[in-house]
Amino acid sequence: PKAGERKAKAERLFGLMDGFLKNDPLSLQTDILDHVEYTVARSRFSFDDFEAYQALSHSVRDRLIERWHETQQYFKRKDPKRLYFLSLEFLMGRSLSNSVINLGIRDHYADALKQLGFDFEVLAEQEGDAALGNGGLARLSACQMDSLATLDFPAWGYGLRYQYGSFRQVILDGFQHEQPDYWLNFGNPWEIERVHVSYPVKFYGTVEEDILNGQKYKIWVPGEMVEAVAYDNPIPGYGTRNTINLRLWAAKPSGQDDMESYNTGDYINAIVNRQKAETISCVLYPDDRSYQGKELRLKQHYFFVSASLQDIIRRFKEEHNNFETLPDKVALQLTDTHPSLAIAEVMRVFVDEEHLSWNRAWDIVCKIFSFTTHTIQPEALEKIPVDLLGSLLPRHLQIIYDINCNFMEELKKKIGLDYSRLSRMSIIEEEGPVKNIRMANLSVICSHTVNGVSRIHLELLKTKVFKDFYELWPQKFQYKTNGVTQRRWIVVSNPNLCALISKWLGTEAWIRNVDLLMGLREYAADADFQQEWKLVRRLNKIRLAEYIEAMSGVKVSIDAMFDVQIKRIHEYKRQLLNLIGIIHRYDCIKNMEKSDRRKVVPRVCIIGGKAAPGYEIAKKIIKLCHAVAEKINNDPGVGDLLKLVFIPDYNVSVAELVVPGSDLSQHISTAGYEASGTGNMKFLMNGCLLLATADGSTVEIIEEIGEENMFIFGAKVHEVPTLRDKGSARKPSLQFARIVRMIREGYFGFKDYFGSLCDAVEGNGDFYLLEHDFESYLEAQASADKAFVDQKRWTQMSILSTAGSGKFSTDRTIAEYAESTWGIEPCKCPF
Ligand code: T68
Repeated sequence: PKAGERKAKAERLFGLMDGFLKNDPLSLQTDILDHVEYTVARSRFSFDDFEAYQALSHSVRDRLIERWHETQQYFKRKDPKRLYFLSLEFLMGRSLSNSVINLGIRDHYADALKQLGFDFEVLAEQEGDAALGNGGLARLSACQMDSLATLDFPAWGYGLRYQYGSFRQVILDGFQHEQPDYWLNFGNPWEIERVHVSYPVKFYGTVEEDILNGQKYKIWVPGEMVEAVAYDNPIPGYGTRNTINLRLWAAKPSGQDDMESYNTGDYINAIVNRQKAETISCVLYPDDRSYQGKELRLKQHYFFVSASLQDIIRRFKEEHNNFETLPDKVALQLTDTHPSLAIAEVMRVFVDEEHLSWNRAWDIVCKIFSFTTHTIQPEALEKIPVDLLGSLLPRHLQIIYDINCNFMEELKKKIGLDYSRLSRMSIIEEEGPVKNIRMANLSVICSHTVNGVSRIHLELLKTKVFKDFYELWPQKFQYKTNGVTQRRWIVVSNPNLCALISKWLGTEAWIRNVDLLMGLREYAADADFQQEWKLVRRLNKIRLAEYIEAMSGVKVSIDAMFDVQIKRIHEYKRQLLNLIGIIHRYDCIKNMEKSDRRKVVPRVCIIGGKAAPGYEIAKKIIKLCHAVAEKINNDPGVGDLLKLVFIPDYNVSVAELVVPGSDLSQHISTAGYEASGTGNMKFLMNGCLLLATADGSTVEIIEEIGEENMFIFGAKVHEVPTLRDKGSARKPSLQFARIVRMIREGYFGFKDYFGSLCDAVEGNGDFYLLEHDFESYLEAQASADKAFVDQKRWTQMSILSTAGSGKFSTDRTIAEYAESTWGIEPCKCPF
C-alpha cells in the first residue's frame, strides 16, 4: 500500500507540473518571455541582446534541470559503481550552444528566436567563458565530462568555483598585462546554488589523543573552519537524456567558527575577519609548473578535497553501511597530483572518524584511487614543504609519515637496503634545504593505476619519472591517449563542416560514433566533395579574418595560408622557434629579387596564448612577437606575402573561432616535453594540416593519418639527450645565428630587453634545441608551401586529416578509462 500511495502522489505532482517542458516554438517563446519578465525582471516589450541571452539561458537551464533530476534519481535507484572525477581545473568555455546541441533542440530555439526577432548566434556571442583553468589539463577535464555524459556513465565531476578564473590578457604596447576576470559579475545561469549542500572544512590546530572502548584515537582539534557550499553545473550528454553533474565548491564563512570574538565587543572586525574565508576559493593559480609551496594554494587543494570527500562519503553512507563495499561503488580519479591530499584525507576519515583499523582503511584506499599524471619533467612534480603541511594539516602530515613508514618497510623487504633507491622512492624528500612531501610518490603508491596521457608519455614515465616505481609495480602503469570532444570541436564550433560531413556520410551518427569519420576517406579525391570542403573552409577563414581585423586592425588576405600556433606560452612549446622562422621568411622576402616574390606562398602567421604572470621569458616572447609584427606588417615591400598577428586573450571561445579557420597549425615542442597535447587533435578534426615534431600524441596522429599527410620535423625523443650533451659542439646553423643576431642587435627594437631571450637559444644555453631543429623546421615549412600551391592535394590531405581523427575523441579515451581503470558501466536513464 505504501508504494501505491507514493506512486499516486508522484503522479499527482507530475500532473501539477504539467509534464516535461515542451520544445515547440510557442512553448519556447513563452518560456523565454516569461524569463525576461520574471527572472531577468525586464519588460517583455523592451529588452536587449544580453537580457535576451539571459532569458534564453534560463529557459535552457530549466530543461537541463529536468534531465539532471531524472538522471540523478535513476542513478540513485540503480546504485551503480560511480566515478568521481576530481580536478582543480575545468575550462568549460561557453555553455549555451553546447547545451542546446546536446539536448537536440538548437534548431527549435533558433526558429523560436527568429520569430521573436532575435538571432541565436548573436545571443550566443553574449556569453562569457567559464575559464576555471589554465590550459590543456583543464580543457581535457571539460572534454572528458562531455564524453562521460554522452556515454551514459554514472559520473560526477568535482572542482572549485573560483571567483576569478584565468586572468584576462591585455596587451599594451606589445606587453602582456594581467587583469582579473570578473566572470560572475553578470550572474551565471548555468549553475545552481545549493545553499543546503555545505560542509565544514577544517585547518590548522593540533592533534590530540582520546580513548574509546579501550582503543587510542587521534583527534584533530582544528584552529580554523570554513564552509564549502556546492554549486552544481549540469552537463548534458549528446543523444541521451543523461545529464551529469559538475559540482564546484565555493568557500563561505562558517557558522560555527570563531563565536568567541563576538563577545569581545569588536563585532565589525569579527565580521571582516570571517569574510576572509572566501579568499580560499577566490582565485585560480596561474599555470606555474615549477612548484612553490604556497599556503593559499595548499589550502585550496585541501578545501576542495575535504568538501568533495564529505559529499561522496555521505552519499555512499545513505545506501551502504559497510565500507568494505566502497571499492565496488566508488572510483576516485585524481587529475594530476593537485587533488592527491584526498588519499590522506580518506585515511583520516576512516581511521579517526569511522574508527576503522589502519590496515582495513589502507586496504580500501588502495582499491579506490586512480591517478593520471599530465606532467613530464621530473622537476615539475609537485612538492609540499613538510613544515607548511604540518602547520596547515597536522594530522595529514602524521598520516603521510605513517603511509611512508609502512611503504619503506615493505620496500626494504623487496629490494633490500638499496638506500639511494629507497630515498628516491620515499614520499619524504630529505635532501635539500627544506624537507618536502613528494605528492607524485604518494599518488603512485596509493593508486591502483597510474595513467599517462599518450603512449610516448607512458614510455617516459616508465624509463625516467617513475622508473623505480615501474620496476616495482609494472602492472600499475598504463596510458590512455588524450582526446577532445567532437561535439564542441566540430558540431558547436564548425557547424558548416558538421553539416557537410553528415551530408556526405549520409548520417549524423558520427557525432556519437566518431570512427565513422573514416568513411570520408572514400571521397578524399572527389572533385565535388573537395569543392564543398574548400568552400566551408573558406567561409571559416573569412570569419577569422574579420575577427583579426577587429582585434588588431590588420587586414589579411583570405588566399594566404593561415598558419596558427595557439597554446600557453612555454619555452618547451617553442613559440620562439616559430618567430625565428617568421623572421627568416621575412628576411628572405626582403633579400629576394622582385620577380621571385611571385613564387612566395602568402602567409598569415597567427600566434596566441597566455604567459604565466611570473614567467619572464614567456612574456618576452609575447613582446618579441609584437615587435616583429610591427615591423613586418608595416613593411610596404612585403604586403600580403607575410603578416603576423598576435591574438590576445586566447581562451576556449577564441579557439572555437580560430581552429576552423586555420590551414596549418604548429605543434613544435622539443621531443619528449609535451605529455600529449590536445590542440593538435582539435585542428586535425577540423581538417587543418599539422606541422609538428614527433612528440606526445602527435606520434599517434602520424600513425593514424600517415606522415605523408603532415609536415613532421626535428629531433626524435631518444636523440634529445645526446644532442643536448653535445651542446655547442654541434654543427652551427648560420641562418639561425643570423636571425638571433638581428634580434640581439635591435633590428626589432628593445635591444637590451631581448638579450636574455637570445641567450636562451644560443650555444649551450639552447636547452630546447631550437638551433638543432631549425634547418629541418624550415624544410617542413617549405614542404607546406609546396603542398599549399597544389590545392587539390592540400584539400585531400585536409579531408584525410578529419577522416583519420576518430581515435582522438575523448569518447575513446573515456571508454578505455571506464573499462581498464575505473571499472564502471553505462547507466542510461530510460526515456
Ligand atoms: C597538459 N598539462 C600537458 N598542466 O602539458 C599537455 N600544470 O601535454 C596535455 O595534453 C594536457 O595536460 C592534458 O593531458 C597542463 O595543462 C597545467 O595546466 C598545470 C597547471 C598548474 C600546475 C601544473
